[in-house]
Amino acid sequence: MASKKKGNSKKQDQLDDFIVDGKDQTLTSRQGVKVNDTNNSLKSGERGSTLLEDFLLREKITSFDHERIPERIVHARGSGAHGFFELYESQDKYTKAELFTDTKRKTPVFVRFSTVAGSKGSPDLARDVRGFAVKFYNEEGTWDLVGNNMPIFFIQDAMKFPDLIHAVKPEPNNEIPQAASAHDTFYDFISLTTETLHNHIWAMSDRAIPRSLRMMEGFGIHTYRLINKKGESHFVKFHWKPVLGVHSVTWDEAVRINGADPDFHRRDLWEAIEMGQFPEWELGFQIIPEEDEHKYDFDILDPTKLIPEEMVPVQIVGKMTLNRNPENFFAETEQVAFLPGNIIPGIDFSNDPLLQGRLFSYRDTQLSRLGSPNFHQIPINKPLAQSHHNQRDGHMQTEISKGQTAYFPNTLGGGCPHLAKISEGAFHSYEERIDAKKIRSRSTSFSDHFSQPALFYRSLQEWEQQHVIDAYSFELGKVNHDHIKSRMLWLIKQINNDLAKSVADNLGMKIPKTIDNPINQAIGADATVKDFQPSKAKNYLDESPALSQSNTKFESIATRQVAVLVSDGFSFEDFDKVRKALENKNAVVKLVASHGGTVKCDNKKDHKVDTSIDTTESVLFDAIYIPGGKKSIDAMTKVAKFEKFVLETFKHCKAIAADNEGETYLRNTRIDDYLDDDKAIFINCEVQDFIKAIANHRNWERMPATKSIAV
Ligand code: HDD
Repeated sequence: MASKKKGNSKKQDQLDDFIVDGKDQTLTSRQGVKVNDTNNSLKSGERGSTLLEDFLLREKITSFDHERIPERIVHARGSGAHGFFELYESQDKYTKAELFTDTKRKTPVFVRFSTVAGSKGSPDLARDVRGFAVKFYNEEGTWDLVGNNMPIFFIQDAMKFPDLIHAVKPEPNNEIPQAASAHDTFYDFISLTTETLHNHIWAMSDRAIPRSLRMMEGFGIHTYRLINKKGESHFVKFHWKPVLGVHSVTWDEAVRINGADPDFHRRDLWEAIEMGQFPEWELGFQIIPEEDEHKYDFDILDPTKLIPEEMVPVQIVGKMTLNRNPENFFAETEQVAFLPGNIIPGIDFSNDPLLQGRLFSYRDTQLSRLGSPNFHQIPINKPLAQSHHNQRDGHMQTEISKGQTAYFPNTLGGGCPHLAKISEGAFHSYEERIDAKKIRSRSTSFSDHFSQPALFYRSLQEWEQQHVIDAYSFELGKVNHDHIKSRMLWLIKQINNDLAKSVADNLGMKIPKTIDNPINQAIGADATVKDFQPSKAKNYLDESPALSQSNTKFESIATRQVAVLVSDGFSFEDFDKVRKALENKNAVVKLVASHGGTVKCDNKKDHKVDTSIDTTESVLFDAIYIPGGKKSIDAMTKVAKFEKFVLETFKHCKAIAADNEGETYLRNTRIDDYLDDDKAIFINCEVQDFIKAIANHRNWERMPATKSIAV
């Protein structure tokens, strides 16, 4: 057992009780019998057959055979971390949930980020939505906020979830492609299901290829309810705002990162926490008073719609900090079970039909994934709150329930566990008035599928729009059936004419004047198609600046990776000045040399090489710096990979700095023509300017020039 550390949260203490540390311990069997040979099986003679009697062999192999559990049907690829949530100011006017009323609390959390479509071993930089699931371990019970990094979802009703996922997953005949939406079945479905178009355009934007899990927003998506002590309800949407801002890589980088380091996001999260640069997000509420439920041009129960922040501002209420990596990936990140149905007093569901269906699905899936209704007892899922109930037995029951009774009401157990009053903190569903017909149908208030994708596209900067054009062109370019592409072009035209024209040009196709099939086959055979026409699109806002990544934060270079390109003889003075300035701002400076081991500076001192140029790629860095030193530059000129590094960094619009002979190196490359006018290239300049350019993430103005640089 690990010893409890000072400053531990209660949850951490609870987890520590389960940690088994083999350090300084003797190897034993699972029953605790000491073992003196785990290399050889028990045989009948040195060259004889293995004996069935070998309990050590059987135990070892049996355990191994059963090491894998089914991966999640969606969100299989994920990375997790522990942390805590702190409240800035009591929100008791909205909710009685203690984590939102007690500013002295430090609520322990476990967060799991994920991609959706890929398998457990798929690369991190797939073009995909990212899962953003947070488990809050409260004294009053566990609350799970299971969201994504985009504020809307693809479909309006949980009934369609299996169709959506079957369409995006690898095609069933050949299991191709892995972790990619660019294939026929996905676009067949999307083109027939117009409610998907809003989330889809987000997936075509830079939001789908984040620079880091630490640099993406999170959203609860659904409208929930907050309930205060008086029993009053407000609708709420939850937002996570990353302190480092929202930043992405380019598609060209994403493709290369997947080869160079498929664990790019997982490693980035892990390393940031290990170096004490704890990822942080602020939590915000968008509050909608009950009386405003029907005020908007969209339905607040429709999960394919966001509420523009310009219409309902996000009120920041607290901050989440991730400060501890898991001890064991399987025990924690793999076995963690999130349930949107895990709710606490003070928070309640709305009638969003997608949310309602989710309430069933997640508990169900944990049964096949974790194998037992006792999955709550797994340490990472165990509530901080005491739980006493009459549920019993089942696979892997670890609790030893005492007493004669497992039913309610009872006298033999003293009436226990007894009921709690609402005033004693019992959960009580909001008493919403319902007077309705039983009906299998879609509300016509959910029928506008085009206004918000159009608003999203209008709100982007030119460079962001170009990325969206490129993404649609790439994805549809991978689709084999022309009728699907054609239909998609018509639908994209309903979102934005220029966008559709650019994509059509790239595909070498024409946008069709009409499409034959009903506009939305997803709404049921008897639905009236006229309700779902794009002509009903509304323009309730010209633009929503909050949707553009150009309006995010550009303040910090903390954890940004800077490659210093060198060979033997590099200028120590140049290097030291830049390194100190960057490290002072918590950037990570790495010596990338022509060889591994150590590299000599012009003072003849040896410096440890972080990575040789042969074992790394430019896409793993945010910026490059080339110090002077004639000998170093001459040697670099002979290694072609250095030039590839520089050209790619230029192509990806990142900051480049060089001093003294470093300039000669840049002048001898194909970016020579651009050196003098580029806002993010610095030759013999102030380090502070270089730092500012790294904080600005990218110089997108460079994009047109990058077209002519092929690497
Ligand atoms: Fe889901 C996992 C997010 C709709 C069914 N979902 C899962 C995870 C996230 C989301 C982040 C991974 C949790 C983890 O890290 O373990 N899902 C969403 C969001 C949705 C959504 C934001 C819409 C707003 N999901 C949704 C629907 C259904 C599901 C409509 C089914 C009706 N989701 C599942 C699931 C998963 C899951 C099959 C797979 C593994 C798991 O639950 O634990 O039950």
